[in-house]
Amino acid sequence: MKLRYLLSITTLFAAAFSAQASASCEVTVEANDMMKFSTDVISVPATCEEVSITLKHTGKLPAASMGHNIVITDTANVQGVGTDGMSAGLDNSYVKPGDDRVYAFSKVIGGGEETVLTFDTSALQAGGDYTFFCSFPGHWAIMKGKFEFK
Ligand SMILES: [Cu+2]
Repeated sequence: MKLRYLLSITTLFAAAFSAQASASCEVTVEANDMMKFSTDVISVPATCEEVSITLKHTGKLPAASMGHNIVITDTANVQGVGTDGMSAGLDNSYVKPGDDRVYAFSKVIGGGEETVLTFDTSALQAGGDYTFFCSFPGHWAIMKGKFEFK
């Protein structure tokens, strides 16, 4: 009788633990009217098959003048993807259509809005050198940080 009770408690703890483990594949990042992200590093375990990044724009300015998004590329490709993205326009989230240097990107949002970027991590390598940045024209030089997958 007592043993059965103990077993069910253990099962309960195991379930709670695995729920917590999957929660770490979900991250929230804020961006504001000052062209800043709330963090310099987004870190998710390499065990995540899927990652969800919620981007919240806490400012007031519209997407046309202070839009933000999240784009993930190899660190070496930030400048190239950012430069090509400028001419792609807001309708394409300032990402060149079909750009295969881009692992994932969200739409561009304005103040008071939020968006969720969910993507499959199968193209990423554990420990790879990745960067997340905002591809809105002129923002990518400042609005960027390390995307850790390890
Ligand atoms: Cu931005």
